[in-house]
Amino acid sequence: MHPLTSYLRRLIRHKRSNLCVSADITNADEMLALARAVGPSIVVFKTHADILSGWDPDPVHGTGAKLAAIARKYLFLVFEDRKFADIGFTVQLQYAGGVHRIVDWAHIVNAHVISGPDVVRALQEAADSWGGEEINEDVGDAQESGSDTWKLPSKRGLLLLAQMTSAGNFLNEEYTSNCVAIARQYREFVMGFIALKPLNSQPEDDFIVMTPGCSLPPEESLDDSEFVPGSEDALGQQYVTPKELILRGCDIVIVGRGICNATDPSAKAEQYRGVAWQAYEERPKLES
Ligand code: UP6
Repeated sequence: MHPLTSYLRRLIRHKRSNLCVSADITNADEMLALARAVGPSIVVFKTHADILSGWDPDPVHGTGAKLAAIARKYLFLVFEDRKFADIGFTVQLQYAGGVHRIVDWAHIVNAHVISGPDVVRALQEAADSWGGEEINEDVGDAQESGSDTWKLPSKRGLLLLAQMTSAGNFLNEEYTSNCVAIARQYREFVMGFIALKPLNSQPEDDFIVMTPGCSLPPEESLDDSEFVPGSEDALGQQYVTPKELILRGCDIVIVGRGICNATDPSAKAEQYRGVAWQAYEERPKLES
């Protein structure tokens, strides 16, 4: 099993959380504030670094380093939702270079395999040559929260986009099974998938599944949500409930606007965590 997958599974049990908050907000300092606010309720924090204004590229004191320190303090993994999709040469530059230097601070990234399997090999090479050093790991805070016993693996991990939530997408069954085949070739780097359901079918498969397009039904919301389960937003996003996704066997539910747009994102994250965890605790009984 990928070392970050075992770490994540342990975190899930420890924090009683299957929740990933997607920071779909557009300012770097607000993104960091959100990470602190929802930190206790989540196991993964998902970013879109390229939508943020005010990104500080300083490798030691900048935005990425600060986010990595918050992740150590609250015990969660950082997932940069970069959706790499170019040729191998270019994705290596996008992953390790530019303003964001994603490999320095994101434990997990994701990729489309539309350009073929070498995108995975290229990202793996870039991750391997990164060297495994956490930048600005905040040991003081980590010890305060008891996380000194939580040895964060120094490896980076990849998720493949095997299925998508947007209406009319072209990721059909054949494409999805090709993704799984590629993931099996790169087990030491690929942790799993962005998908709508689990995709493990062989005994040695231990891929995790993280699923976006997740919304609580309005009656369970603390505030008036415009998102209705089973419905779409104005641009083709399709939502189902956290309970449904967890009962399907998904490991992590990803929630963006349902939490970011709430009056109290911290309370809303805790509400999502509770609903998803309750379903997770029911799940083994249903499976047996
Ligand atoms: N995302 C999806 N669907 C996919 C893949 N990724 O929604 O198939 C990402 C989006 C967004 C988040 O890029 O960051 O998950 C969903 O946000 P939402 O909960 O506000 O819809």
